Amino acid sequence: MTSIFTDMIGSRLFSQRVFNLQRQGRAGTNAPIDGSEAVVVGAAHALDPAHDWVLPQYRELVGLERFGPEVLDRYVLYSIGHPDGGHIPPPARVWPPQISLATQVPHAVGLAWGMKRAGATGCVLVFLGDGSTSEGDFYEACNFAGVLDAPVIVVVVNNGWAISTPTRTQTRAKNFAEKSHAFGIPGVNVDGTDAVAVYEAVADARSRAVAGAGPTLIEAVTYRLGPHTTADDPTRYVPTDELEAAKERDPIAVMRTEMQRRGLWTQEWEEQRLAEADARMERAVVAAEAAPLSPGELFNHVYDEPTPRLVRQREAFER
Ligand SMILES: Cc1ncc(C[n+]2csc(CCOP(=O)(O)OP(=O)(O)O)c2C)c(N)n1
Ligand SMILES: [Mg+2]
Repeated sequence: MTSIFTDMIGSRLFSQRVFNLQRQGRAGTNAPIDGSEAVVVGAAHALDPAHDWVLPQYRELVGLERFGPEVLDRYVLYSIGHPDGGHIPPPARVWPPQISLATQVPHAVGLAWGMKRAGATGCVLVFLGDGSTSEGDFYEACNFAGVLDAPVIVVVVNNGWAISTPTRTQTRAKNFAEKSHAFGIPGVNVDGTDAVAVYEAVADARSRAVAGAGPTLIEAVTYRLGPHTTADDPTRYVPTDELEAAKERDPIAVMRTEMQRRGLWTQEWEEQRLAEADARMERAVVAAEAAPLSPGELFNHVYDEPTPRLVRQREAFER
């Protein structure tokens, strides 16, 4: 519990620091995690970083510290616009942020199916938003996952909004978990403000996946507590009363209350953890801003082996 809480408060701090870098003109557009900490960190802690893979959307990378320091370091690099930021090196089993909605879901299912065929240990977890479930890729990939018994956990982060589109106009379905019926796979609805509940749902799904019982669709219900991105003004469309009610279920406050109840929390302990997260983030920012940049690096990381045309283009560009 303490390590989940530590990563949750760290993720919010990292996210706020990247947001501030954008305001200072030192980083590009980014999407804050506020409200999704319990989903991301709870899920990450139910996985095995030595064998499992995570495919994020674009909001989750600050919460995946458990998968290795490369994840945050590369996310900061990505946020400041360095081409190497789009590549997370081993051993971290995390894919880079994905802006093109739901395209990470077929990637996740393909990876999981490949792992199954190769007899590899572990599973794949993919995050997508409520809005992203309206993409064809989501349906195609979940259908394949069911047919192929792929060891994949599909986590729909229902934060109430897809930019300014509220969930109630996103679908006529009662909820997103029930879409699992169409794929013939288990669907689970979990309170996404409760990190322990998310942890348990993902741990169950993982047990099934690694036992060969196939995929699970998990809907984690939470509320977006910040703007969609640095480019958004939610005061123009988020009802104030709805937001205020959601703040009562701020996942960090929920977890803090539970830890207090169990005698696991003091103010001093939390302040110490925050100071460590702050220092850790400072190191990531200093390293990212000092990372040498040659324009030719724009051509890296597109293909494992660059095509002859890319090689020619890079040479011409560098000349
Ligand atoms: C294929 C595609 N269509 C549209 C967009 C523009 N767009 C970016 S974020 C977003 C909303 C996504 O909402 P959701 O999936 O709920 O994720 P959230 O931002 O709430 O985490 C949209 C429509 C995009 N990035 N990609
Ligand atoms: Mg959303």
